[in-house]
Amino acid sequence: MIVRTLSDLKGTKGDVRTPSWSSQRFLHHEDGMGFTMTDTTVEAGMDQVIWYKHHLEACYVIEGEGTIEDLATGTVHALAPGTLYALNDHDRHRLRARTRMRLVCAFNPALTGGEVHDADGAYRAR
Ligand code: 9YT
Repeated sequence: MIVRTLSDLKGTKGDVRTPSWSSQRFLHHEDGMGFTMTDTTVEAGMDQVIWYKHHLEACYVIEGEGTIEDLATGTVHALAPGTLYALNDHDRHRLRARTRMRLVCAFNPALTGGEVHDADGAYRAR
């Protein structure tokens, strides 16, 4: 059994900080669960194109408000607490945070550690 707290992650590879978002990643590939689960914060004003070419990601919004645009169709969805989005088709998308947002995100396959977006908005393949 694995039991971890946010404070356990401080200063580890699961504690990822960038100017526009930070993510506390509770699980990595080495944990053998097959997915990563995070507690992610997106700063107010973040406006980023993301394209997880090698991962599926689902995010459940627990705080804050923003929008997600499906860049294949142009459809813009409102994001607020209680909303989940799942990028089930490796959907290229634009995430905009009107306020600071907090999301619980899951990645399949699991992340290996320290991933940040490349120029296309992807994380490297494992
Ligand atoms: C919402 C989103 O995907 N933000 C980027 C951080 C990601 N959840 C991660 O790498 O943990």
